Amino acid sequence: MGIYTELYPVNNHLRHAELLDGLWRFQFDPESRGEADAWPKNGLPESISMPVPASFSDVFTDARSRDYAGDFWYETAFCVKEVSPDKRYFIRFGSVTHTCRVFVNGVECASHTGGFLPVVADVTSAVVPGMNRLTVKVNNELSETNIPCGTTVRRSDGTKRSMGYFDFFNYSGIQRSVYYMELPKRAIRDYSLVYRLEGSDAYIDYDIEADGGDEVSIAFIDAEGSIVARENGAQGTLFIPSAHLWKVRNAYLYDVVIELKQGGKVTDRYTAKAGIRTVEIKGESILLNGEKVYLKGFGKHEDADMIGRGFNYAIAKRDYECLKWIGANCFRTSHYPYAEEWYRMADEEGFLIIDEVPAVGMMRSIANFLTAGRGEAKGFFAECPDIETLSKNHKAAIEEVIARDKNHPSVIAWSIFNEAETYTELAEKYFAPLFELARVLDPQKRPLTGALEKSSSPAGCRVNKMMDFICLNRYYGWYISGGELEEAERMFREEMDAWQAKKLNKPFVFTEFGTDTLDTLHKLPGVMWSQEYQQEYMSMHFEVFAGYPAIQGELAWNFADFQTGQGIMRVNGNKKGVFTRQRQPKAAAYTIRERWLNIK
Ligand code: CKU
Repeated sequence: MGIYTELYPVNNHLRHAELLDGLWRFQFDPESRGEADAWPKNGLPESISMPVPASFSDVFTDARSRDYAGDFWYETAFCVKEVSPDKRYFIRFGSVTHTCRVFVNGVECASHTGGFLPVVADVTSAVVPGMNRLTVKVNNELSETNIPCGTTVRRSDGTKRSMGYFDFFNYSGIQRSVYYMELPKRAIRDYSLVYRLEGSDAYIDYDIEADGGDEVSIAFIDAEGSIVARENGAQGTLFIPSAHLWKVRNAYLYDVVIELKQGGKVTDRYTAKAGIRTVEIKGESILLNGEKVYLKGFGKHEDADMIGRGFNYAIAKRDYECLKWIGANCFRTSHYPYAEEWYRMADEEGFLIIDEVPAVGMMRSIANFLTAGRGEAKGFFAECPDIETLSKNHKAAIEEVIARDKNHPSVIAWSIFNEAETYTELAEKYFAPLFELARVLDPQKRPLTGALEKSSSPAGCRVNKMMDFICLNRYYGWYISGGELEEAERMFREEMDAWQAKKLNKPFVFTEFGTDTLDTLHKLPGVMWSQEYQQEYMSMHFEVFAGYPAIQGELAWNFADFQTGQGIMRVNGNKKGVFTRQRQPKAAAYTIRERWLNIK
């Protein structure tokens, strides 16, 4: 089955999972001396307290701390009641952004590159009974060999500054929950489920990976608590007659119970939710359970006041309530995989997710939005200092996101990149093996895609042939012909005609279109940045979408205003939210709601 990131933590009489969230110790290390000075062993010498999970940036009141780039450290303690030879001990981070090394009692137990997927440290050989010191060395510098791409420069005083080739603040730190886990020595490591529907019956091909042995079983339990299917063995097929299907915005979840036995005794149990559904692309349609679905929603960010990219249940819940209110059924995890809790909530609410890896910024540009929005991108791959390392990190992200999210019914597609160079031979060579990898790894063989910016034109793009459906990010009426909606519409239709003429026989989904809009600005007739203009822009797009049958989805940019780096085009962040950063509707929210509630 490939790699695993250790299954999402659960608690039962055989598994122990304890949240370590709270106030940790924290220290910047601009001279990178922490290791030489044995901080993992002796403790952080001059630490301050820091909330986990949260980005560190926005809790500070000085700019240097907020914008810090380089090494920094976190530290906490956890309790191991007894160290048993029958158990294994883990620390599982939802993510650590962007690279880290994990130490327990001074012993290095794990290292990880990539800031948006789990970091699992097997700490078995390092723990002692009683209190244990957990130390994490983090680095948030950006480069062209890791994703998301960017660069790190030095200011004249020698301090470092990270500059992303992307349009969101480089939030970092321990931004997701951390668990201490005790698992049986021989444990259930991973499982996958693949659905086939025949009439109203469901066949579920399952594959369980467990330490030592075939003595495993799997059961599906319905919402009433009855076992509806059960099988023994590591691989097999479950059959559920008249199955309840997981449908868009009408989710039915079964409980799955996987057990591992040794000598007739249950030694491990893993429980999860499962939704029975199929996804496929047929011609120009996206089919869920064989039925056409039109995607309505947004590109989002994990972003909020104070906590930055830190996961918070109340914010996620509010976002889902806003999504429901406006009539959405889908979002893209632009531009990185989100915290696992987002997917668990989507499974429950029946939302569809296009799950994107953090491959953004494959374009040398600090104001990448302008470059990409206008189609002025120059090459990236030709100048990339180390394409092999970049590709290795990109592949790891694909591998890890599929390992982590493969069983979520909400995940209907993988997005392999956002707005990369796609129009050169080098780009084609770079992406082909990545798409290949994703195809091999996903047991459910979900559709693959990537978000194309303006330079990826109908004539020039060499990567769309690898995609099962085509995602377009377009800004006619903003970066192109801003303030001139009629002219913008004409150019927009011209491009769509050119795509249509290619007869690709694939669905198109708009993954970005939008205008920066100040919630304080009204103007009649509308001008750029006013609420009226955002409404007019949306209405124009809806008319164009209606004219092209291949368009099977509209994900506006963005769900909410979000923080970016500073610049003359950003007023304390990107204001393309249909909701404000505090999740209150702008005028366009009502225009969109009117439409989406009426699209079935
Ligand atoms: C968005 C085609 C432009 C790229 N797109 C990327 C996204 O991350 C930006 O926030 C543009 C924008 O400019 O608002």
